[in-house]
Amino acid sequence: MKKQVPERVQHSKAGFCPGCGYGVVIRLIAETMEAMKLSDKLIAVVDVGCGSLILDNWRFDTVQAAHGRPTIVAAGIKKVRKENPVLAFLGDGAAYSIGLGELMHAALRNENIVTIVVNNGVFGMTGGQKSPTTIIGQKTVTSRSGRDFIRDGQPFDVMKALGKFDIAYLARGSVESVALISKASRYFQKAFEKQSKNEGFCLVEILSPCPTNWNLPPTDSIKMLKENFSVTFPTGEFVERTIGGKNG
Ligand SMILES: Cc1ncc(C[n+]2csc(CCOP(=O)(O)OP(=O)(O)O)c2C)c(N)n1
Repeated sequence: MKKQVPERVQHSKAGFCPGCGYGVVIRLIAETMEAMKLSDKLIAVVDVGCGSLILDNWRFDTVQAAHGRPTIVAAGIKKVRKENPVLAFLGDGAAYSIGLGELMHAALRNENIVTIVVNNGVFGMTGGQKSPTTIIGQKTVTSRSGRDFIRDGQPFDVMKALGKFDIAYLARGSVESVALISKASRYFQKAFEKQSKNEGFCLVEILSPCPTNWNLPPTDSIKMLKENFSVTFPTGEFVERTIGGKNG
């Protein structure tokens, strides 16, 4: 059976690069909203990275925050719009580099928001510079000979960083296969269910290829995602708690 394109997704001229995973993630978000009947209520906060291209691709109420700040803008919106599901949508550079402080404190306060981070291992929008999640050995325009553990440090793993925090939900999915895409869809649904029960901070990271900045054809970048990224960043559910009582 052919799945219908969700009502809130539309095609646009200014789309993503061929083989980019963002389109899949966006569709999953729209499908989740449709399935949960939340399309009219969602307030999304996007970054200025590649994720901001969704402004041309989806029709949800959307606010754009400064680079790295979607989590904290989303937390503020949730405080005054408690009945609305609120989503912070950003890339790994935004979430784990310039916006890491905001992300950590939103998690420490168990803010009742859903954060979706698309992890492509680079600062995609600005030309593919090394990001906190660039994997060891990965070549980027600012790590020409590959990320080196001694020189550049280890890749940032949000599951390790937030895994012991008292938050509601932490999971990592990937767009590398149909099976993992289906799982990611369930992670999104779980996160929004938890938000509706005021359980607190939920973060779902999705591993995504960036063929343009990885300098690889789309099929090879899926291979790299499977063989390299998923090894450094295992997928699955890492935190699932029912804390309750957090009202926006
Ligand atoms: C305060 C500020 N610093 C830097 C930038 C430049 N900038 C815009 S997008 C971007 C990279 C975004 O990378 P990431 O968050 O990983 O998302 P991606 O584009 O890879 O999806 C940067 C550095 C900016 N616009 N504002």
